[in-house]
Amino acid sequence: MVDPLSRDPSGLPEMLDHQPSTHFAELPASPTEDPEWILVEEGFTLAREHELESLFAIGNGYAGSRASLTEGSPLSAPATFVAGVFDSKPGSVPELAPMTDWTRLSAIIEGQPLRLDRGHNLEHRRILDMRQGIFWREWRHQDEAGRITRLQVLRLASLADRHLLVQCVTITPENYSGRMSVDATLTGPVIQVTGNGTTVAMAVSHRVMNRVERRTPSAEQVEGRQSFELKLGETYRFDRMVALHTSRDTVEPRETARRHVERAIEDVTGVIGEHRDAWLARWEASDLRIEGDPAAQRALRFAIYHLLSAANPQDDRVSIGARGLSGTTYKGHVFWDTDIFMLPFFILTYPEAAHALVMYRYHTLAAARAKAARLGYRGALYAWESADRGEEVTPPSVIAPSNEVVRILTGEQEQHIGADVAFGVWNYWQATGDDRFLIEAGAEILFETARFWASRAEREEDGRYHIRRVIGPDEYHETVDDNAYTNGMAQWNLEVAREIADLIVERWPEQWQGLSRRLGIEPEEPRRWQNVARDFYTGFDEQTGLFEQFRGYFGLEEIDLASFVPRTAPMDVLLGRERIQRSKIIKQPDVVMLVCLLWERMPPEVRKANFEYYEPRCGHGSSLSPAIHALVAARLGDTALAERYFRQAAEIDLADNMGNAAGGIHAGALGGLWQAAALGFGGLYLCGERPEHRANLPLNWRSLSMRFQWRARWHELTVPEGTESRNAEDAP
Ligand code: IFM
Repeated sequence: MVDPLSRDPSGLPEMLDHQPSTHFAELPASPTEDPEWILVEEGFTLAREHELESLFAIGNGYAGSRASLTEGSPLSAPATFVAGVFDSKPGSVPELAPMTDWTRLSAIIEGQPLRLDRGHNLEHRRILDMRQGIFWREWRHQDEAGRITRLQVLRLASLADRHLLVQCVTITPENYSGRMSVDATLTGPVIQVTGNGTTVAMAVSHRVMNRVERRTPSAEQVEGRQSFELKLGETYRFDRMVALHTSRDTVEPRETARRHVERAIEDVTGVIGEHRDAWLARWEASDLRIEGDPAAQRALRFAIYHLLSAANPQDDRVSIGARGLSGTTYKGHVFWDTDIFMLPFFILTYPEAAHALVMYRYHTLAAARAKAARLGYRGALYAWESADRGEEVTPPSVIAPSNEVVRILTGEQEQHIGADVAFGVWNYWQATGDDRFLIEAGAEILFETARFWASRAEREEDGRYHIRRVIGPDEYHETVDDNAYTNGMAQWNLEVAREIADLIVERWPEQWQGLSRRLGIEPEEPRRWQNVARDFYTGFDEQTGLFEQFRGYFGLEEIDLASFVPRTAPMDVLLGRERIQRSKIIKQPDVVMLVCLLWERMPPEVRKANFEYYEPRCGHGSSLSPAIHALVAARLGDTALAERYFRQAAEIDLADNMGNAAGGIHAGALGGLWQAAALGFGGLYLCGERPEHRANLPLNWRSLSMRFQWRARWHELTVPEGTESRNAEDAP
């Protein structure tokens, strides 16, 4: 890890102003050329393969595939995942099940495999085309015998038909004629049954064409290998289409997949065209445009691309894991990252996807109730790490780099997740005005989470309600009492539950009858929630305007973070677990997170005092940290500091500045980056009855513009005003 504030501010990979040279004329589409819409990786560095596989991953919320090389390399780790399909092995927590690698294709020219680590690479380039949702690759290779072969790849996960995956590969012998065999055998079964009983069927169809014949040329097939006589300068194209269906979506996955792919392979160009149109339409709604800072523009599009790639409005039984469908870190588990960091983007630009995400929380409410009951409380406590069913799937321990077994306490103690889920639900309802969701699902979540807090908090001798033995967002300090974030959010949860109960009683009395009867809510219970909220201990000091992060925090050891610059490892590694627990160094915003979420409830001087106190003590050991600092600093008007944090957040994946992008993109951090731009620099506020904005643009940003949906109408935000023809008015 590199110290955020010691970095050269130009740490983002350079924008390539050259354009992809080849025109991919033999493929049914061509890459976007505008550098603000593409990510280009030139050359080949074996050690970066895993990181690039994450960054260039494709996905459509149903399935996701890492951007591995078709022919493989010593460090390739191809993986395709299907949302909600987990494997559970005895004795371990469920993890996303890797599917058979459908992308594999290797060419053997006159007996010599075409490989990046052999011969001479004349050109090698990978392009993530964020606008069209396509991964491109072009490669010119010269083997030891001087034969030059050009290979081009197009790969996508269809956004128009989420069950389809497509790969087209062209091979052109530039200076020779000869014999080529293509090995495209799948490296696994096409029917898989996962440990938790889900059947996944992958139906695969191929088509081979050359330019002259435009149909399958004559080929010999031996043990899965096809052999061709290549003619000088002639291009051969290999199309592969995969239809994926599971027993989660159909009773006949195998048959459904077979029929689906047979139909689709007939019109590869049409499938690609529809996919492209679907992405263009999505960008119409979800793009955030910046003038004056092309690197920031591209970083934001990278964030939006991966958020969109992870979402599926058609399936509300799945959510988005911390690394989306792009890698194995955190095993596909869902954290507060979704409700707090990603959800605002979806609520405002893709409410259908947001609806599916909040409904996932509704469908997993039974498991949350069971977790609360198991711990001896009423109501519902969501899993800190959640998979397909919503049960707690946090691993009980990990092996630390020192080889010691470390117990993981977050599954029991990071209870703020309950209020985070409630916050996401309430935000969704506030912004969309989706009353039906509120009555049929959202209110139940708000009431059950409030009930949990009312039974979890204990009134102590000072007459205040306290919550002991928790972990706040700052995971460096475990088993603490009265964590300000947890208490503050619990208090919010209780108050809002009461308000929503009153609202339903007044506006929909019949529904209230049914709901309160079903949940056993006694008439006085909502008032009790309010009373507990009123008497909550918050750790707020009137004198200083500071919240104490938890009881005893102010008495901990001061450690000057600046003295560790330049930093090469996270602070808990540098100081060790015990010392960091005794210190004031925090992993990620905790009180600042509270300020960020409950902004409208905090007086301006309280926001500022807490940010100024806690910001220098934050070690940014979580990818979620820098974007929130950017957002809050921007709102406080410190745009220079905000910009530095924004850049640090943008570099988490794009420059792999935490060294762990190999395990997948950081979906929460990407959602945070979008929030830093839209809610921080753009200054969009959505708490009142009407959207408002108070922009704080960085100096070099000439303008920021975006569309967003508020209460079922599209609006357009443009700052500074007057930089676009339509301005802050309702868009049609
Ligand atoms: O949810 C986060 C947490 O806040 C910090 N550790 C990683 C988790 C997943 O991103």
